[in-house]
Amino acid sequence: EQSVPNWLEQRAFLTPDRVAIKTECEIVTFKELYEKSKERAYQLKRIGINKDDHIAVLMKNSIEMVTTIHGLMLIGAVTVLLNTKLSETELSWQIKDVQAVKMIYDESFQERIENINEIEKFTVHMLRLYRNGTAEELQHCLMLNDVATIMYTSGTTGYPKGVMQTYGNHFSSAINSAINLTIQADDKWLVVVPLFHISGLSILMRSVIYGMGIIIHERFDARLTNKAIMDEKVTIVSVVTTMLQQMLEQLGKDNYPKEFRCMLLGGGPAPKPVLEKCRDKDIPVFQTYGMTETSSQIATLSAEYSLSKLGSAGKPLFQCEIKIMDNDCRCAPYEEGEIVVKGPNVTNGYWKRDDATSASIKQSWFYTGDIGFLDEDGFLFVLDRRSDLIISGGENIYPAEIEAVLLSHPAVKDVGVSGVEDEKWGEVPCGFVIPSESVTESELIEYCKKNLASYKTPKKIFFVDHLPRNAANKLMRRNLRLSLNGDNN
Ligand code: S0N
Ligand code: AMP
Ligand code: MG
Ligand code: MG
Ligand code: MG
Repeated sequence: EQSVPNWLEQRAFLTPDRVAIKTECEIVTFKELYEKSKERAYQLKRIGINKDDHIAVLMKNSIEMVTTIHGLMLIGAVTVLLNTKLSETELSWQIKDVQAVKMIYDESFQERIENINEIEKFTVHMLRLYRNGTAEELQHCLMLNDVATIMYTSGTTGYPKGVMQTYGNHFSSAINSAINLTIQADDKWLVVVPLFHISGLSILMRSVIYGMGIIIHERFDARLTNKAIMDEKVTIVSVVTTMLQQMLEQLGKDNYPKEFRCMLLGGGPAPKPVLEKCRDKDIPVFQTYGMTETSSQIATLSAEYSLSKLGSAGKPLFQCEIKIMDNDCRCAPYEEGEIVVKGPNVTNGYWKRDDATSASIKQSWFYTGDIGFLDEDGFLFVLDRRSDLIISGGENIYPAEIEAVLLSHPAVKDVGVSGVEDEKWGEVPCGFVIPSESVTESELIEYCKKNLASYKTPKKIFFVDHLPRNAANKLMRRNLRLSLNGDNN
């Protein structure tokens, strides 16, 4: 098995004085980042964390979050990144499923996790009470086949699955991104996406692997994002569509400086009008296709093709392959089918979910469930997403998760959930409910809010007398949406 020097340790040795991270209130060099991460690693050791332990992290973007992730890597523990928008029920489920033994969290989430007691919980403040350690306790090597991180992604059954990402996956992802986008000496990547998603974490990995400075914002704010691009010599930023739309609106007639070279746009569909607006303003949008399972980008449209192939998610990264399959046949150019991918950045599978793993990975090809086609030059066009998946503002939502919650309400006899187009978020979930007793829309929405992440809460509930089901009694979710056309009550 291949082992390499710990990335942060090597980076601190190679370019100690380069700026690694800038936040609203702090600047740290790679050497300082290494020192802080070592200190964190000793604290994590002192509270009893060992190599291979699964450790849940519930934190906002910050240097503390970064040192916690690097600290866990320095002791060989597996970092389980939790989405900070999840409800207590959802967090508790993931913590149990992943068999995490401890959790590191931000004080601000105290109330949310109050009743999660099956795990030992520590704030950064509590960790600081623990001190001292020696370098012998650290893992100075990384095994490329070891699992580095686990991120949960919603599943069709209603239960999320933990995607295992190895050090090798992260390393290949960073290298392949660099071969495509190139690395420039003055590159500075702005992080406004969450570090608990691969969109954000992958920037952290690129930073230590390339020796590239990054700027981290605690949360996305269109004005502050534009300001950072204008004033802080940012060259690259990763965004989802709703962020780009808000940035364009805030930008007005202004434009970005010419040093700004890449607006990496991913995580969901990129509507043509937004792309056209960026083209007209000469904003360098690189559309990308990727997912948690591919440890970020697997295809990206290079700037040189941004005009001639507008709307495409580009060609595969250097070590990656993409094919389109219809049943067991490979599709010809322009024929629609399932997008199937392969590459060293692709996950080996889902945590403890062998059935789901073998359903999606066949002969080292990963079946994404997304629909698309390749044109005659091999450019990928993504048409539609996995079966019933709703993508709202870059967050994935499976209708089954919401249906299960609504069905548990005593006044709900039957329910179907479907995505409905939305100007701000792309799509939002709406519920179609057959009530068994009198209940109001707002009562049901309140009930969902308590049990689900707020972005999963249906924006509307429609009361109906029947749900479209096929002969096998399977809910036809797409037909729910159709029933809305023309009649919005
Ligand atoms: C867009 C964001 C920032 C919005 O969140 P924000 O501003 O924090 O909202 P809040 O203030 O908390 O809430 C305000 C109200 O808005 C509702 N709300 C919040 N988010 C959503 C949402 N997504 N959909 C619908 N509603 C939402 C709240 O509920 C609240 O309402 P009320 O008051 O009624 O409760 C935030 O959503 C965000 O950060 N989105 C992006 C997340 C992301 O990064 N997704 C990508 C995941 N996929 C991947 O990582 C793979 C692709 C990838 O790697 C990639 C992606 C992009 C670019 C590059 C790459 C790459 O390959 O490198
Ligand atoms: P996630 O599982 O959160 O990483 O989200 C990945 C999913 O986002 C993919 O499986 C696609 O359904 C969708 N997606 C990512 N990139 C694109 C794109 N360029 N166009 C359309 N959908 C995309
Ligand atoms: Mg997912
Ligand atoms: Mg998503
Ligand atoms: Mg997601």
